[in-house]
Amino acid sequence: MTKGNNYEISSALLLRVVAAAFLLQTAFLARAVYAAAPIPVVFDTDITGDVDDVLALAMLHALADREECSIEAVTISKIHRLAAPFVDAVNTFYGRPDIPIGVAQDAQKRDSKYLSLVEIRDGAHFRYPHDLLSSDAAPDAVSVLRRTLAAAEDRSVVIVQVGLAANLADLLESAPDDISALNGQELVRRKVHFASVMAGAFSPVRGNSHYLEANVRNGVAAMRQFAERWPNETPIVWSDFLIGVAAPYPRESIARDFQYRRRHIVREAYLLHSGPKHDRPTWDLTSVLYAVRPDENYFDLSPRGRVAVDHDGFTRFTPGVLGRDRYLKMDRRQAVRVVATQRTLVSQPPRRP
Ligand SMILES: [Ca+2]
Repeated sequence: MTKGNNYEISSALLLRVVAAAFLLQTAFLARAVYAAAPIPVVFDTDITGDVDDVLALAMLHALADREECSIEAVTISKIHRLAAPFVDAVNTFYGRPDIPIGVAQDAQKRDSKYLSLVEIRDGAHFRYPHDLLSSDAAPDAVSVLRRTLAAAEDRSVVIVQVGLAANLADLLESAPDDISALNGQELVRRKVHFASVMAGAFSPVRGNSHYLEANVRNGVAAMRQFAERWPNETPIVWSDFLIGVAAPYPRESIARDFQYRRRHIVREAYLLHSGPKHDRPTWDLTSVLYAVRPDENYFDLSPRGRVAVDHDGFTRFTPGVLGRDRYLKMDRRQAVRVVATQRTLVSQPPRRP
């Protein structure tokens, strides 16, 4: 009897010890997960023509709401009077009205099907409130980039470039000034963790092995300069044309997921651009997803190598073990997960209404 009791006591004790260890481990893991500092992100976008930039910016806000990233600045790489006000309106919609916004000084001008949403008034007020009323009132992108990088921790910033390379090319050319004693290349080398870039085509597109992707074709000189002058020590991960095409945004999401607000700037922009019967490729979203969650295996990475941009805008990848560049790869199973994750994030209601 006594032995039996001892045995029962010790097995009960053992159970409690195991349970306590399990709880401790869980607490430790939870702490490890939640203690990860938000990744500081700069979003460089040509938000004007296509609507994937709008979805990508919404997704960044959702990730910021989850404290996975912080949006340090948004810089715009095309010229349009309403591009900066539109970004300000999206930022305000998601409760972050004071994110620095910079605009390109010299880049392609582009019409837009959706930027005029920011000028709509319902009664006396803007439907989508914002206080930056014209891109002309925004500071130039290079000074915003330099200020953001100068203030950042070393090797911390992830730059997401999902348009022309106009701003990053100009940043790399920039000289020391009263913002920083470092030139543009030195600032990138010191402060940037890596760049996540939507551009190029690294495998044949519909049988065309010399496909000229739009973010390169519409600003070849800038993309050449970016690819040539970006520091060798700072990785670039490229999401090429085919990745976004293989993970289209589901139209059902536009129909159903945004009804938590009667007026939703993302839904309205999508409908103005693509209509209700189109699954838009998610080019820019894939670069955001990789930038903030690089270790989640949404994608595979190519071997290391070097991307060069030809004079006609063709992106040429040459493998090399010490190379700075890699590009995203995605199989069909990964694509299913990417589509679902992007949908969840883009349609996530703002935490700060
Ligand atoms: Ca874009």
